[in-house]
Amino acid sequence: MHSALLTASCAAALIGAWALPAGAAGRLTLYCVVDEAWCQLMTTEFEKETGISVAMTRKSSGETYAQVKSEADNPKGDVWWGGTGDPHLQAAEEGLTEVYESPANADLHDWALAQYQASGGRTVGIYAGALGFGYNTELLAQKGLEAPKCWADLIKPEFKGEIQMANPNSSGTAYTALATFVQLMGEEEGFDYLKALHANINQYTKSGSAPIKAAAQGETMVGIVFQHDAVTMKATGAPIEVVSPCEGTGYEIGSMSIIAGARNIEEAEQFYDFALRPDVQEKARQARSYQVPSNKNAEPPPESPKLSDIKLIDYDFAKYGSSEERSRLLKRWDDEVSALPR
Ligand code: S7P
Repeated sequence: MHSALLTASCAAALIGAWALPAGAAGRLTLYCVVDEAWCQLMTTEFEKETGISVAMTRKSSGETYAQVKSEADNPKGDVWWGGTGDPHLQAAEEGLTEVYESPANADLHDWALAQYQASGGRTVGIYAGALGFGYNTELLAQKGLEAPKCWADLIKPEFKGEIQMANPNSSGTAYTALATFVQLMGEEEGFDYLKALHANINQYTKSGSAPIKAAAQGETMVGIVFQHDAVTMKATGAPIEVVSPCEGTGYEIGSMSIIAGARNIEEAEQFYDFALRPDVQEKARQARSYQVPSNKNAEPPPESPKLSDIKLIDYDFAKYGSSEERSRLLKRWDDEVSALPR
């Protein structure tokens, strides 16, 4: 072949390879919503086992929902893995996610399948965990305060400026808190409680686990978080005590969905099946993530707060994950709580 022709055909081949559509086999774009260490571990383990190259980004639940919605006309992500179930249900209702039935469904706990059923097969539970709070024992002792045991303790005047939680618009953890107070106390009393709590809050963070990380560093005394995130801080040696509030509490069903119009659908399904395997779910402990796994054959980490020991409310996932209710409650929180002076 003439060398000029050869050069031209090589260039064409190279351009062709470079311009492969994002749907070419061997790639996956993962929107990850658990703690960074677990996101990294899942990415590495999946790449190692399958050879599929994963582009992973970590964001909070509400932020990921907003991203998936804004990209709906030109989807860039394939799998949305982790984070509280409510925005996954909202996305399912809005047709932002795909129906997929994994063979692993047969091995899942009922609470994980409840997400699948409520969403018409568009999302599934991958773990569960209860809401609560944690406090820094050293700061508490320095201030000479009595240890808080109940939600009611957190609105006492002595905790002014000592409490941190996330913003429920960005954070699934904080939305779970908002929906928990509404279900536990009734809507009006729940909002009265949130207003009283607001007076004691020093900062609303973007990420749900940030408040307990700040408490571990001595930057705030109390963090309202999932109990397993407080256990993680305790496991690192931080002076953190984990509290399961005396009145009872809500919980999350952390979920997973395939994004509608995913460009790498085969890889997405492969990841989905992988993430439901018991051996894969058990790896969470290596990343100090202590949620209760959704596969019945996965051994929960010994550090996991036991759901059977916690006074759990009958959390209405379908109602509080519905588009109308979630949007309404968030707007009410913006208008009536976060707008108040502190
Ligand atoms: O850290 C793990 C965890 O608590 O994070 C998820 C949470 O939704 C993500 O953080 P945001 O609150 O910032 O959205 C939980 O699902 C998970 O258990």
